[in-house]
Amino acid sequence: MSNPSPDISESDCKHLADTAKKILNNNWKDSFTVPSSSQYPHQWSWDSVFIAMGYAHYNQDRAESELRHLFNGQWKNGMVPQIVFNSTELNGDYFPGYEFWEINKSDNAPDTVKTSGICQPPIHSTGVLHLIKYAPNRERALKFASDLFPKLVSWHNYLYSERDPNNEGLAYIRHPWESGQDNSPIWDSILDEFEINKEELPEYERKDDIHVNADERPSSEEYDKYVYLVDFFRHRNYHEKQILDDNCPFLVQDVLFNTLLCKANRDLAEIASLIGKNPKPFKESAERTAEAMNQKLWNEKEQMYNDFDLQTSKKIQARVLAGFMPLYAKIPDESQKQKMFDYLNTHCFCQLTDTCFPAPSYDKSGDDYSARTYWRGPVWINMNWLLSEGLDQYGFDDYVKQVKNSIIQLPFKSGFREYYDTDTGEGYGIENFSWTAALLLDTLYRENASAI
Ligand code: 2M8
Repeated sequence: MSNPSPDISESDCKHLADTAKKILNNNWKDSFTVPSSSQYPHQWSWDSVFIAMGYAHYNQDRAESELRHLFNGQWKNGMVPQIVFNSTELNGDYFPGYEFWEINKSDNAPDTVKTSGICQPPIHSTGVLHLIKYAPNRERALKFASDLFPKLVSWHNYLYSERDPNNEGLAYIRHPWESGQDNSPIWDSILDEFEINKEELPEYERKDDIHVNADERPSSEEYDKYVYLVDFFRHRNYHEKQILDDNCPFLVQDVLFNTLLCKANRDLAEIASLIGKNPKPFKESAERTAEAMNQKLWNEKEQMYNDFDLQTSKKIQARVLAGFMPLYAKIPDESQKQKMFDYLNTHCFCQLTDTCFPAPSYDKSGDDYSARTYWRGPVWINMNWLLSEGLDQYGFDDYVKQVKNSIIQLPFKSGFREYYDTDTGEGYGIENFSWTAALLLDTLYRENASAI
């Protein structure tokens, strides 16, 4: 296969891969990997899946252990939690820590494993299929998939039964953290709208700005709302019906979340076929979600998909990269895919002929675009990975090459950072970030294994 980043020599590729492996080694904590030893000292749900995708190629033990450890924290109702806390680091530099969540108020919380009380995007079945496809020992990967299968089914069932009250085929999220894109401009209209009484807010101290510049992180107003929502859930003992009945101010059918759910169902169907189970229910769920996304979340005028705010019953018009992600689950038809690409391939998101690194997380022409603020503009390697996989299925080869090139060039130029500046390639956020390392490894192994 050809080198996706011809500007980088084979020996540099090898060195880059070795560094990525060292980072994952340093972030490995006996049975799982932290996103970053300083900033994020616990196990995060979707991070761990991206990380397992990297390990799949060269350390099957770790890939399996990563997912097994995460699913040990699965709730009794099937929810896979956003965080499984690292019991040796309970007092580390992270807020909100385990105690703050008070998850033992819920009958559904796990008995012994310490977790948070929300979830993250459902990319887990996709991670397991990735392991079957790429791990050296396929038989063993299939056995692992069989063991995990009931847990994956119960996770998908949770999303359709607890998070889809009107049976639309679309799951809602109830906290920006559940989207994985914490301070995305998508949430601005909702967070601006709901008032909180500061005096009723529990006392808390942020820790996320200890290791990273405060101006790259969410604002203190945003943090107040994040904390308000956690408090709202724990006051209702994480009882989903109660949370809905009491008008939780944040209830969103999110494009990226539902794209990943749709893709996860397609992948669970494939896993089911491989291990002798019935794939039909998962295929049906995937189609239902895809159809609902096309009906409810497609915005013809904007040439992309939009989130839907269940409280105002309106689409949220934010020109974010996530609006193109349905490509990843093959949801758009031929005409939609072309319209999306015509918008993606402009100066707004880094045109093929531009000298920038694709793809910024938010339209660069937006007034509130910010080159270095977290989910409000910078390039993220996991989003690039999803985008390139999506565009690849539709044959946009040149753009795919460019996006993959970014996955390699950015760490080569600026180290394994959390996010990067689309124009300069400068790295921001935390250093030695695990999913950047893991997805670079996945890209190199799949494109140019002989070099590493
Ligand atoms: C960021 O989110 C956490 C909360 O979940 C935080 O800022 O404290 C996001 O980038 C999220 O997508 C990611 O999973 C997490 C750990 O890398 O950090």
